[in-house]
Amino acid sequence: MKREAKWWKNCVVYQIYPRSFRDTNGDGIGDLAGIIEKLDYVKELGCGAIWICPFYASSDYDNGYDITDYQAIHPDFGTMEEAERLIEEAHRRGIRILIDMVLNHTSCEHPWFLESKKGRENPQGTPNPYRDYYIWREGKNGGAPNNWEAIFGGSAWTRCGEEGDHYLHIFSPMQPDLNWESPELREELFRMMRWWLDKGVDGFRLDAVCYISKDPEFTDSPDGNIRPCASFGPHFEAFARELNREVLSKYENIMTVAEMSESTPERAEIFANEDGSIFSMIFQFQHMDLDGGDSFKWTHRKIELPALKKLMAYWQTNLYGRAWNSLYWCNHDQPRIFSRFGDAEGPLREKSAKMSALCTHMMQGTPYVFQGEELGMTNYPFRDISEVRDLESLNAWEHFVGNGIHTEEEMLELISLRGRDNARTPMQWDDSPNAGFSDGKPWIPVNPNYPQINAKDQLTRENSVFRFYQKLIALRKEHAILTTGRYEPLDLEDPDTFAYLRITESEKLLVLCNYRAHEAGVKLTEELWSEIQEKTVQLLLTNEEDGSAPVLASTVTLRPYEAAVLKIA
Ligand code: TEU
Ligand code: CA
Repeated sequence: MKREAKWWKNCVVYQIYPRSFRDTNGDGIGDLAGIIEKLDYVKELGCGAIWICPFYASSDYDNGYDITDYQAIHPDFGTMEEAERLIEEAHRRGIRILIDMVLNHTSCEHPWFLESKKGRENPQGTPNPYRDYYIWREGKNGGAPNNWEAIFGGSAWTRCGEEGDHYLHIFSPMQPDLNWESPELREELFRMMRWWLDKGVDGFRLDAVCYISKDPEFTDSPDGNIRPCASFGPHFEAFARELNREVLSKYENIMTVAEMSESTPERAEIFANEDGSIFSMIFQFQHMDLDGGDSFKWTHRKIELPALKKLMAYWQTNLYGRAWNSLYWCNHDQPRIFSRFGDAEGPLREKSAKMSALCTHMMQGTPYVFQGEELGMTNYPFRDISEVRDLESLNAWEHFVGNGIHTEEEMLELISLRGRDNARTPMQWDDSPNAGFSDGKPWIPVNPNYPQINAKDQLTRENSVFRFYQKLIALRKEHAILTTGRYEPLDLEDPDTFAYLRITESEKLLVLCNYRAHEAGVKLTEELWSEIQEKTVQLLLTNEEDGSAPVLASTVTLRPYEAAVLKIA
């Protein structure tokens, strides 16, 4: 399958969390054969690529993000032959494959780490060649080398033995950080990535890659927060350029999306530059953090629409012509978007899901659809900690409940709002037991709303959320302006609506969204209103059941959760 230059620019990517997608052998865990089985479904939706979360051999403390062998398939997921067949079957359908590369850390059970932790020297007194693959430091004053806190809780350092050095782990102690300062380590990783590209994969999602270069002094963090100290270190740009030179540039038109919390448009301009010298695009997190409170993850506040609109406009305008955006609200680390914004429990559930999809998909960048998002899947109502699987949530439970900061009820509520398992409950295929995900007992509970929300039902209905996503994805292919048009925000201060223009020399698209269950107005500029009166306006898509367009006026009144895109030419 030939890869066109920058093929991702008018492509929508479908993200698969393999454990929860489709189980074909009844062990309760999704597998590669399940992905193959559902490729036609992805094709029908219209997505041109899939990103598959890690399926490598793993110790599974963090569901595959703790790799023990980058060049083997976890037996729960299948075999290497099945991985090869998956690549082939996807390509046969015109679907590209992006695999998830965890380059910042391995599992503590990876053979490299097992060797590394043996000490600085071999028993013969020669240097241990694997010592340098990880980051070891002496403790200070009987404690850790510095005050950095791991993202999944506790100190970011763990001591090996009573006398030993401490190793660094940005995430959990089971995920020791690799030492990118070692040229041997870098070459091992690059060789492994080329091996996968030789198998025919079309690119990578680079997990937590902004952390591969750290502050070389390991200075204390002002508040213990590790993210600013351990990300975008002084050698990051050099490492990223080397990765491009040694791996990506050796193959034609490979796509890479680099996951980078702590990103800014200035950083995007370096790392996702249009010249292709580093990565194709990045995942930034700023919009994801708008509803986190002061302690980021485990607090919750409402997203204020003006703040969101300004933030999106900031990214859309600053990257225009310079770097490429990714567009997403959902992934395996995030609660479900329609529970965050929409009418998840109310009568306008489907309409609100379509609204927020339209709002995102009409922007510039590559949209990502996370499995189940196209059905309007919602958060899981956790009632008991025994239903929770994610180590991040379990650690937080231990910390907040264990230390009496939150009651059990409060913490379950927070996990239901913010926890990563919300995204990881099984894909809802139909209304049969276990939502058609598995004939066995699923590794994580199925959302009880599957009889109402499932793919089988939505495929039979013309006005379903699935059908709406299908139309959004098709629009991107039909209208070049969605790829090339400049972004201009409208009515930024309005607290209820989200509106913007996409603009080229010859046409404009007007995107109008109401984020509320009541009517709300979008104030157009005088210039735009007179242009509308002079030109032809065509409705491209609406989420109104009767297909009617909003009534245009200098202030457009939108119906509850209404969303529409209009072409002005
Ligand atoms: O996530 C990286 C990351 O920055 C996380 O801290 C993210 O912000 C967090 O999951 C939100 O709760 C990646 C993967 O996407 C995640 O699934 C892994 O657990 C993590 O790396 C470690 O590999
Ligand atoms: Ca299985």
